[in-house]
Amino acid sequence: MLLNRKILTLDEFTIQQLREFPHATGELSNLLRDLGLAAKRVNVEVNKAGLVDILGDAGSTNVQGEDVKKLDVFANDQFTGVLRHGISCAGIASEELDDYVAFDDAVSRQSKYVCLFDPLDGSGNIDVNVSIGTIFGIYRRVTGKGELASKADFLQAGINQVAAGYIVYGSSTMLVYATRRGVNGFTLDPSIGEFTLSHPDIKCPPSGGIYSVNHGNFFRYEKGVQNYITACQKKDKTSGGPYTQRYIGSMVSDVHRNLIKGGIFMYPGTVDKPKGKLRLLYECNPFAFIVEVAGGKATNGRQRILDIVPTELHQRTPMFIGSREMMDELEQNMTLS
Ligand code: AHM
Ligand code: MG
Repeated sequence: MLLNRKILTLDEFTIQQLREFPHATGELSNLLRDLGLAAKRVNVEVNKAGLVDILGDAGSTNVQGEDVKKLDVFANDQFTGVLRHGISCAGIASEELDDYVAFDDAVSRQSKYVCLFDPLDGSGNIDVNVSIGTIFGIYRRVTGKGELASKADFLQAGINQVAAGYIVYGSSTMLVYATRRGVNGFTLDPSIGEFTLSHPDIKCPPSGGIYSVNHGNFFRYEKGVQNYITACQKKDKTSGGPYTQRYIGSMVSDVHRNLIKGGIFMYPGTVDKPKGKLRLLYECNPFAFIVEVAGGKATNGRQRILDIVPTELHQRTPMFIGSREMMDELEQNMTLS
């Protein structure tokens, strides 16, 4: 059998990269490996989603008499489980849980990192076979080794992230993660069950032709956002004609596409919900980190997302993210209005 010697798995790549960090202990590569493992388990269940009763409430039973869990609860359990049993994570916070969880065992108390995640984002798309994803951000904790993780470990500004990433369960399953050194994408090869490097050193094109926003809310957006959307539609031939509107309703897929092709994603505040829908800590911050490392920008319309100092685990923020030049034009529209 011929072996493709060029294949680099997620684990091989991460160990190679992080070995070059001075003082690296290997804890971060272990953490990323743990997340990759949970992603593979979630992927198996996502692929079966049409076959099982994913809408069953936690606590109900299937025909085999086994517990049926909603897919987002299953995903939350998988990510929490691998991190709890791994050696690198002192605690987690998740969209699925009201409060953070500090892992109270001897190994976890010695761990350097905390992880915040949205285990299954795009929940409205689960039961209709449209791409969904997982989002995660990793921080060095501020509490000391040996101590139990505390809320202060989780309420850090996004700029403090050591690494961040996402998994798209799409036409193929991809894991993309960023450290300050760069953004790299790995596609799951189902034949060997490994994430393999497929998109090395991802850069966000400085401009693009795609804008992604929920148009149904147009009249509820502030004037500057409306003006920018209208400008996207009125682009003339010199700028390549009107931009294309693409909106899946799964931020992971929408931002992933725009990161690769060039574009802008917006989830603005509305008249009724001035802070929008998306959550700062485990939806916006990881993407802001990834897109900035790739050369793009992310703001709440007025302030860089990564500079916002959070006060609550589940706080929301308006979100604008994407190619640098498109973000600049959006900002001009917002300051002029
Ligand atoms: P969720 O965490 O409940 O899945 O909501 C987040 C998702 C994002 O992935 C997506 O961008 C957004 O909700 C879509 O919301 P809307 O349907 O209001 O446009
Ligand atoms: Mg979500």
